[in-house]
Amino acid sequence: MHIDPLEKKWIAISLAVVGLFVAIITLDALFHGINPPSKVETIDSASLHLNTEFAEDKLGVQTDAQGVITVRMVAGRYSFFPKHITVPAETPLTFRWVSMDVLHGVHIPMTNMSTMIVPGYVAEITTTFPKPGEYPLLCNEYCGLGHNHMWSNISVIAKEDWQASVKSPAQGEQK
Ligand SMILES: [Cu+2]
Repeated sequence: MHIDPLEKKWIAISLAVVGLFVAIITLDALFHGINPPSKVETIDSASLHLNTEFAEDKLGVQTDAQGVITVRMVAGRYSFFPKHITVPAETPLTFRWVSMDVLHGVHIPMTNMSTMIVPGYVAEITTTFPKPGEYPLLCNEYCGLGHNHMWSNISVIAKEDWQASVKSPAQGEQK
């Protein structure tokens, strides 16, 4: 089969571009820990209120006996619940997001937290927030007329302050 030399050149260039992208994705996955969500975990979005994990009183920040922090959040038109949470900086946090109705997204500016929250699935992300501060938690998938009002707040506090509050017996559960 005859292939024009010019065409050959462009085939080589396009294959090189594909190779470059695959290399970037591979390096990001291996060295920066950037991966697409791979763990498929389904959930019945219509009965979250009856669910043992995502019932209203189970939401928010929880620390287990080993000190591992899990944050459970429900997205629904038009907010993220609970409305406000407090988490420590420089500490691995595992977020488990579910939607109670339609497709939502969550984006926390100045952090690497950004994921779709697809109804019927649990979106799990483990991340670390490097700096203390007040961050908004924004929906980035159009979900209806109130979409532009869909946000919550997250307070990231210094690791030392978090440990002090966990040790204090007066401090109840973090909401
Ligand atoms: Cu939205």
